[in-house]
Order: sequence, then C-alpha cells, then structure tokens
Amino acid sequence: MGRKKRFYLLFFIVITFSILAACNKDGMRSEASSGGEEITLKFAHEEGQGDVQDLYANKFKEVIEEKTNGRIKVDVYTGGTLGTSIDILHSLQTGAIDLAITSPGFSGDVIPESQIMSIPFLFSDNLEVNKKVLKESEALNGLLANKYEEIGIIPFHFWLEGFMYWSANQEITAPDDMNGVKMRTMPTNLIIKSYELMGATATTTDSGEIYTMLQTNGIDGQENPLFYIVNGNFLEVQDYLMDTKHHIYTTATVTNQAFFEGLPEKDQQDIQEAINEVNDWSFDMQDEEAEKALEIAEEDDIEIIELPSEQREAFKEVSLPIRKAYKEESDDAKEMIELLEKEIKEAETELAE
Ligand code: 6CS
Repeated sequence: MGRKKRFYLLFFIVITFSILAACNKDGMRSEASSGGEEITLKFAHEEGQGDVQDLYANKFKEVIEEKTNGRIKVDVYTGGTLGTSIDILHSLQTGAIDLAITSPGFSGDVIPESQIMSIPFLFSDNLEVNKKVLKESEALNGLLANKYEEIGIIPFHFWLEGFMYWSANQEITAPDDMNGVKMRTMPTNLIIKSYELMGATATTTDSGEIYTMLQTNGIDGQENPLFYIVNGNFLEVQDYLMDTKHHIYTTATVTNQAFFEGLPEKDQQDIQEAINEVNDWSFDMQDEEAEKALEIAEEDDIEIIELPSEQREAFKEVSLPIRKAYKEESDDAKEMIELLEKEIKEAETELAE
C-alpha cells in the first residue's frame, strides 16, 4: 500500500475516532445533562431523630435515592449537628449545605416578612383549612417565596408540623393567666411581642435547653406542637397542657438557589418531584405523629385543657396589635398579610360548605 494511501487511511481513522468520541461526549453530556454524575446532598434540619422534620428528611432520602437508583444520595443532619437553627439558615445561604428544613420562627431577622408565619390566631383553628392554604396560597408561595429568593434561598414548600400547644406549670385559659409567666419562644420579634402583649415574659432559650430550663424553673412554660412536647419529655416537667389552636407550627423546605440552579436540569427535576411527593405525604405524617403524641399525653398525668372558643376569641383580641405591627414592617408585608387573611377566609368558607 503506497504512502499516500497509508496517509489517507490514517487520516480517515483519526477523523472517524474523533467523530465517535464527539458522539460519545454528547452522549456523556446528554448523560451528564440527564445527571450522570453521582452527587451527595447535605440536608440539615432542626429536630431530633424521629421528630417530624427527621421523618420528612429521611423520606426524601428514600424517595430520591430510589428515583435515581442511588445516583443522588442524601446525608441527613439532625438538629444541632451543624449548629443552631439560625446557623443552618446561614449555612444554607453560603452554600455550605445544600438543602434544609428551616422554620420561620428563626428567620425573622434575615427575612422580616417571614414573621407572617409567627402571628398568633392568624391561621384557622381548622387544620384542613391550613393545609389547603399552605399548598395553594399566593401570599406564601408567591410573595413570601420571593422574599426568600431575594437572599438566594429557594423555598420549595411551606408545610406544617401540627397545631401549637402551650405547656406550663399553671393553668392558662384566659389572657390574664399569662401575666408574669416566663414563656419560652422561638427568637422572632413578633412572637416575643405577642407574649409580652399578654403580660408574659418571653425567653428565647435554644430548643436543646427547654427541658432543663423547665425542670429548673428557669422558664414556666413553652409553646410547641404536641409531638415535640412529647418527644422532648416536657410532660415530665410540666403540669398543664393547653390545646389552644392559637397557631400552627410551620416550616419550609429550602435549597441554596445558586447550587440548585447550577445542577443539571434532570437533577433539578428529580429533586423537585421527590420534594413534591414527600411534601404531600408530610401532611398525613404529621397528623399521625400528632395522634400518637396525644395518646401518650392522655396516658400521662398531665392535665390537658382544651381552650373554649370564647376564651380563644379573648386571646385573639389581645393579639391583634401584632398584625398591625406586621403590616407596618413593609408595604410588601401589608400586601402579603391582607392577601393571606383573604385566602384563609375563602378556604374556611369553601371547606365549611
Ligand atoms: O421550639 C423549637 O425551637 C423547635 N420546635 C420545633 C417543633 N422544631 C424545631 C424548633 O427548633
């Protein structure tokens, strides 16, 4: 075979290989754009093992790892392992963690409008109404979500962990009963103000210290959903449990915007679909956890008091200046709460039919 022929043959082979390689690269990019690479997501939450947020995070781990045949893995970090709830929010902002469950009870300083979730007696005393509103609200999933995105955080969903209860060493069934009571609350300005309005002293002890502070009378009482009161063994150090429906415990599943939008589209889609599936599931899960906790509380010798509706109205009346204070936060806050009030009213009417 002549030199010229050998040269053309070699040239032909080289061209063919580079075309094949290019096809393969496209394949890999398409495989890459379909999320070829293995990634491990750091997912932090604020609660202990077996608590509602932990069940949520581990359900997400199960769903996304199954959905992607283990290509997308999740490391779940329970509350306290990566710092306080406020540390988690900051770590998410910096991208040190990828996903988190972060409660508006801790984000008031960073996202003032998120305090809308901390206004007592704003949400309905009908849990089905609140579920509907959290899923469909434009005030929350539109206006409030935009406020999170302004600081580089995407809130996938706002969801709930159950109705809030008061536990205390004294009976609290009328606003005056709150006078001088040392109540532990989450560190959000409007929550603190709402207890001071009732004459209580609000103490923002870290969640990990609530039990000890109750045991040593550093505080007299606290507010939380029932599962958290039972799982935290607060029944051991409290005499009264008030079923007030004064509020729902809401939280948000969030991600770092730059991180998420930097992922291949297929990964974004898989993660979003998995989160949607888990979020829908969580509304039933928290009901089950509340029922389990109530059974345990009813077997305990703590006195359980359901707040009569006229007393609930008396507390609601006292709390109204908090809504006024929230409206004065910003024009966006005013627009948001007026829309949310309307959405809650409409949902109550719709579900009453
Ligand atoms: O009261 C708290 O601080 C805690 N309560 C709940 C239901 N979840 C986490 C939060 O840190």
